[in-house]
Amino acid sequence: MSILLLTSVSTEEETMWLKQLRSALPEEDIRLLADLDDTTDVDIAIVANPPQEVLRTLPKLQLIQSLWAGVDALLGDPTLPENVPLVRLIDPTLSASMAEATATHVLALHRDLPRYAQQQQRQEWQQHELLRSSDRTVGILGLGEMGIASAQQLRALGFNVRGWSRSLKKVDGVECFAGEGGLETFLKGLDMLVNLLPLTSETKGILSENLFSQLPKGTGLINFGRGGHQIEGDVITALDDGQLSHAVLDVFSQEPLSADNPLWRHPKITLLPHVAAPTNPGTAVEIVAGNIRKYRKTGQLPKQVERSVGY
Ligand code: NDP
Ligand code: OXD
Repeated sequence: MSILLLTSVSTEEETMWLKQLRSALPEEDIRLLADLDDTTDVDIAIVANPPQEVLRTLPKLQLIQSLWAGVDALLGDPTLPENVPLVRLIDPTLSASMAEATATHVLALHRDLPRYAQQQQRQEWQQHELLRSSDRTVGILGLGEMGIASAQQLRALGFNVRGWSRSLKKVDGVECFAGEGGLETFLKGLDMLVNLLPLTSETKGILSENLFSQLPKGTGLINFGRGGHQIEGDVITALDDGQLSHAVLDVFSQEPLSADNPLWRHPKITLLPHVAAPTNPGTAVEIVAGNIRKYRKTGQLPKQVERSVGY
């Protein structure tokens, strides 16, 4: 049987993945679509934002392994075969990278860096009160792989940390909340809100005027989840009226962000091109190769995406 590598990344990047996967799994026949003689040979697809329509043409497909952590785009594909197990990337290196990004931008907001950058533009020498990290409370939406690693990093830096998830979690030193019923209390008293949720029908548009109005005035927002979580107009309004003090946005409904999008130029937005935690090819390939080797040997699959809930 063969493995199909199916992506919509650049040819250069795809070639890199192919080379690394072949080197990690020398016993496997790994091919690109263009080199596939017979679609009935394929039982595993390794995918990164794959083009629609192809996966359903593979009659013997037994496993779809994503090279990305978030599977919202994949699940949004109406042509995705229904009963084939889907496994997403769970990589401690990726979680550590996200924790680093979260810490970087929480510290930047904590230390008033956007405000000092604006003062520099005006050549204005003015010091503001310096609070301790233990005077600040950071809330994390989503306490999964990314959320827990980020929460632990923030705890290590001395911040008070809260987390919100669908089911109630227990994380050392982190005040945990769950479900719609726990959201209001979770939001109350936050200084910064970090979004690390997956994009699902339940979480779409969660970063809205309704949610912002439940935060203390002047909360800082960091969105590292997905663009579909934020209602862009509501973010701008909340920044303009001071409900949000600053927003760090790494993800957008349309990526790359169009040149005329007002988010680019908003003085209270730090805009990043989806770089909070890029997949690390070296570690990702090791994990994917490990999953496939185990599957070949034992028939066992790692934790699968629960399609009915969307993550
Ligand atoms: P996980 O599946 O491990 O964690 C998801 C968390 O969100 C869980 O705690 C889950 O709750 C919670 N959750 C899901 N739905 C709801 C809901 N309706 N209400 C409350 N909580 C909810 O995902 P990861 O941590 O691995 O990744 C999260 C997301 O981060 C990805 O889906 C992706 O979109 C984004 N990402 C962004 C990157 C970037 O560079 N910007 C890089 C990598 C990922 P429960 O624990 O109860 O299941
Ligand atoms: C991912 C991402 O989901 O890079 O892995 O956003």
